[in-house]
Amino acid sequence: MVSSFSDLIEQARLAARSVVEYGEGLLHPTVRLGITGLSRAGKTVFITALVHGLVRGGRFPVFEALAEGRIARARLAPQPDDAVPRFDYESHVKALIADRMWPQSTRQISELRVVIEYQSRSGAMRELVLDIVDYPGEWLLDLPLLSKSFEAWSAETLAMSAGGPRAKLAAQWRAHLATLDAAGPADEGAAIAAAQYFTDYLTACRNERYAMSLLPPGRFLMPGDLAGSPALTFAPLDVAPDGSPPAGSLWAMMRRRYEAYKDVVVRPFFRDHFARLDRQIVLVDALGAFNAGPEAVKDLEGTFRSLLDCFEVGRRTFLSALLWPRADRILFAATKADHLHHASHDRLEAILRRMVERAIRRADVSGAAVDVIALAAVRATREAEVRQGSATLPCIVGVPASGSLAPPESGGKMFDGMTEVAVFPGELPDDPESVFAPDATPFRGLTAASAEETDFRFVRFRPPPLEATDDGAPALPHIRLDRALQFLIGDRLT
Ligand SMILES: Nc1nc2c(ncn2[C@@H]2O[C@H](COP(=O)(O)OP(=O)(O)O)[C@@H](O)[C@H]2O)c(=O)[nH]1
Ligand SMILES: [Mg+2]
Repeated sequence: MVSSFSDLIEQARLAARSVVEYGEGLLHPTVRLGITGLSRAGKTVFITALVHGLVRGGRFPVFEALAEGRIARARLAPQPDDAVPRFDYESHVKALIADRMWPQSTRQISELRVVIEYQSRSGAMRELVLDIVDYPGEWLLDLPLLSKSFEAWSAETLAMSAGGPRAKLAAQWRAHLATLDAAGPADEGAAIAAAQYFTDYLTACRNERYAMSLLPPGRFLMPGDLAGSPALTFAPLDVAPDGSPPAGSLWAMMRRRYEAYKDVVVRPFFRDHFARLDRQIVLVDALGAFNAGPEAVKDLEGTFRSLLDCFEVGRRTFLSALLWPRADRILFAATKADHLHHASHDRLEAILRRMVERAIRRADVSGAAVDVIALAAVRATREAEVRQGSATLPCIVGVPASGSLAPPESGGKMFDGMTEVAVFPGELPDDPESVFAPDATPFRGLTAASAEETDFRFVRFRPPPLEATDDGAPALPHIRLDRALQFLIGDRLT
C-alpha cells in the first residue's frame, strides 16, 4: 500500500534505478548477492573464504561450474557504488592465511565485485559479475518497523521484555519506564535516560550467554555516526496500541523520533541496499543459540520469522512488479558447523529447516526459493574418536586461540595458541522435534549432557593451515561452502 507522498517518491526513485540496473544487467549479467547476519555471525569470514575459493580455486566439488572445469578465471574488479566502503579482502585473507588469525570485525556495510569468466554449457565464453554486499543483520531486522506505528512497536517490545530471561535483563529499564508519564510534557532528560536504559537492556540481551537475537532498532546497538542524535534518542512507552498522543507530550516526542529513525535509517537502507539485492544469504550463529539453551533457541525461531517478514515487508510496501520481488533466492545458513562432529551437521540442518518452515508458513515468501544449510566457511577443526573408559566419544580437534581461557577442570590455565586439544562438542538431538517439544525433556543446550564433559562452548579455534587440493593449489578447508555457492549462483553459470 502506498501510504504517503514520501513513499511515492521512493517508488519513483527505485523504479528509475531498477530500469538503469536492468539495462546494465542485459549488457553484463550481474548478481547482487547480499550477505547478512548479526554481528559475529561469520559474514567477513564467509565472504573472504568464498572469494578466495573463487579466485584461487578452492576444493568445491558440489559447485558445478568449478567442478566441471568451466570457470576459466575469477578476478576482483572495481565496485559499482562509490559511496560504499570496499570489502577489505586483501587484509582479511592475510589475517586468515598468513597470520592464521580471524579477520578484524567490522560493523558497517561493504562491497566487493568479482568477475567470473566461465564457459557456458553450450561452450560459449561468458562473464558473470558478482557484486557481494556485506551488511549488518541488525539493519535488516529493522525493516518490519516500516509498517509498524510507534504504539504498536512499544506494545510488542514491552510484551517481549516481560517473559523468559529477558524479564530480568529488562528490570531496570522497565522500572524507569514506570516512572514516566507518557501524556505529560515532553522532557529531553527523560528521553535520554529512557533511551539509555533501553539500550542497556538490548545490549544485555545480545550478550552471548543469552544470545538473544531479536532486538530492533538495530542502530541502538551499532549507532555509528548517529550516536546521540534525536533519531536514536527514544524508547518504547507504555501506551495504548491504538492511542494517539496529546500535543507537546513525551509520547508525541518519542513517536516523532521513532518516525525520524525510520526516515533517516530504515528507508535509506531499504532503498539504497536491500531493494537492489538479487540473492541473499542470512548467516546465523545457531550453535551460539543452542549453547545458550532453550530460550535462545526460541528467540532464534522468532528471528527467522522476523527475517522472513522483512522480505515480505518489501512486497507490501512497494507493489510494482518491476521492483518486487527481486530477491529470488534466500539461503539461511548456520555457520561455524566445524564446532560440531559431522554426525551432527545434518541434525543442525534439520533443526534449522524445521524452524524456517514454521516461519515460512506464517510469512508469504512466494516468488523466492528458500533453503537452509549448516556450513563452516573455514573449517578450523578435524575429527577424532577419543576413548573415555569403555566408550568412544566423537570429538573435534583444533588449536584454541591463545589467551582464550581453558575450562576450570584444567586448572583455569590459558591456551598457548599452538597446542591442539580434542573437545567433545556435545550432540544435537536426532529428532529435530525434540528441540521444540514444550514438555518431556526439553533440549538443554549442547553441553548440558553430563558433568564429566568439559564446558568448551566458548573455545575459539584458530584458523587452520591451508590444505592441498587435487591440482596442488592450496585451499582453505571448509564445510559445505560449495553447496551454498551452488545454490546462490550455480544456476547463473550454466
Ligand atoms: N571455527 C570457525 N569460526 C568461525 C567461522 N566463521 C566465523 N568464525 C568465528 O566467528 C567470529 C566472527 O566472524 P566474522 O566473520 O568476523 O563475523 P561478522 O561480524 O558477521 O563479520 C570470527 O572471529 C571467528 O572466531 C568458521 O567458519 N569457523
Ligand atoms: Mg564483518
